[in-house]
Amino acid sequence: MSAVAQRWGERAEAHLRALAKISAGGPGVTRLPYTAEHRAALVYLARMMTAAGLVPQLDAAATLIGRKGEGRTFYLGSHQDSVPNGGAYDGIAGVVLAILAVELLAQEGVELPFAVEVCAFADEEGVRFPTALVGSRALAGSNDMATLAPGEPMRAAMEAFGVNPEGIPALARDPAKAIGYLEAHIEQGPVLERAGEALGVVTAICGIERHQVRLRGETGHAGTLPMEGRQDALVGAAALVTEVNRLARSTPQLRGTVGALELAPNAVNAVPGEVRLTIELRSEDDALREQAGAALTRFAQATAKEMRLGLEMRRSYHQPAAPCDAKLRKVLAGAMRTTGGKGMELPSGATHDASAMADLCPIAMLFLRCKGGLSHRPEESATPGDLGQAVVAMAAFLRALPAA
Ligand code: HGY
Ligand code: MN
Ligand code: MN
Repeated sequence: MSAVAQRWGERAEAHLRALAKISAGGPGVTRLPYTAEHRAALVYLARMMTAAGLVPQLDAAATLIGRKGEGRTFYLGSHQDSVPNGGAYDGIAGVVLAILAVELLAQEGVELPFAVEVCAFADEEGVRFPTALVGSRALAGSNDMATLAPGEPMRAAMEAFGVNPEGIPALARDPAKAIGYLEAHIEQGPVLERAGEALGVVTAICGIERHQVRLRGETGHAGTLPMEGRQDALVGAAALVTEVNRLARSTPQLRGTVGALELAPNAVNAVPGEVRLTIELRSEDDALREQAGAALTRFAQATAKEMRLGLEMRRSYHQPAAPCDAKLRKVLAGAMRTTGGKGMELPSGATHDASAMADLCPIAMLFLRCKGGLSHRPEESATPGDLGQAVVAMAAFLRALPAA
């Protein structure tokens, strides 16, 4: 570990400790978009941006963007929002590391031959409102403005925050003037830690699809209703949950999760009459994921028919996989090797703002090892040494980029 990396890592850690205190309380960090915590975090980040020589501005999607230089632009950043009771690194570490990388280059007197913009995106998680990636989609020009129509709760929250969603379509950047986007993010998984690597180069960001399922049977008295002929909605749901797990376990590159399940009447002595559940599928391979979604839909239909249950099943969310740019991956791997890393490559099972920025320009992601691969929980952590290696690698990456 170089002394430079250690010093910048300790600075990054100090900023992340201070930002972690900007939270709505309770265990871990709760910093949801368009809240007092969001505003306080932007005040802190604006100060950091100014110290790094970036000029901070808040855009109509409530993304704080620090700009420096003229001409075509290279974008950096990540999201400022957290999940409820989340960790101190998911998202916000990518913003802090990007600002410090720009500051490091300034201290070394390096003038980049292109402009940089560091983005603190407002709402990547989509936990407060159903829509995710709002800020990054604004730069890529891919927002579904229906989700921001008058009367929509997210619109009211943005207006109360002091931004005007009507201005979002005008935020779309000209692809001809966008060189690329680099996002640093904790891995949120155990791969780098198991490999003993501090940093990794992301190959692709997985695609996602989510299905809402409702199974309807007949409730009844648990003691008097004979087992023969029961229409128990939970038995049907259990078969579907088991099939999601079986299919995902037996299909490389596929992850399948039933993350939410509710049953009614949910009483110890009543046969479940109705079950609602969600199915989420993720893969770097879109065709494979689509086939899995279709297979599970057929399985649900056959199971409902066999058990005489009603079935409603609809795909409620979908996001294609986003491959990372081969040229940027090469530059990033080279930059990592200057910090003693191997430039190890791995896919991202989580989605990120880079998924949306891929509609604007070539993308790259730098993964940072995190303890036990834990994330979306208070125990999430990364070391100052790894944070510092990321700052040095990002600065080396920017220096190695060909002139725009
Ligand atoms: O869901 C995700 O993958 C991300 O953490 N928002
Ligand atoms: Mn997250
Ligand atoms: Mn994240």
